[in-house]
Amino acid sequence: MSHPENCIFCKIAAGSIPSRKVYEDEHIFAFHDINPWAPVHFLLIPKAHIASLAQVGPEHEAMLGRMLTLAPRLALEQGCNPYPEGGFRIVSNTGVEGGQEVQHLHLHVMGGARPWLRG
Ligand code: DGP
Repeated sequence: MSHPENCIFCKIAAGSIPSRKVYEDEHIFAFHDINPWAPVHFLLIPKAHIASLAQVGPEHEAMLGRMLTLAPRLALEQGCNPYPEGGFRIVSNTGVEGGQEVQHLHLHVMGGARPWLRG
């Protein structure tokens, strides 16, 4: 389990590791994923270190709500097409079985194409 002092996303939010910033406020940071799965692919993170969605509690409700309400606005700003023909996908990998690689809560926001449609 990573701790804030060696957490790569804490360092990105603090600006000590460079990233392509999408958005920042007092509590939230957003930046482009280094390994995009879609034409638009950015990550939304809390600045405070929370290891994953499995660690959230009632004290995080306002921050999580803010992240979710920011996502559609930022998705449009980053080039996702408008709902309903366009849209985006939000994913939060959680834990080993959830495929989480970076142990700092993050929402993947992905769009700008239709890679998700299955024949
Ligand atoms: P996951 O923990 O599996 O949900 O994915 C973590 C994502 O974080 C992965 O898509 C790649 C991205 N990522 C990892 N390290 C960095 C980095 O140093 N900079 C940026 N911009 N993205 C990163």
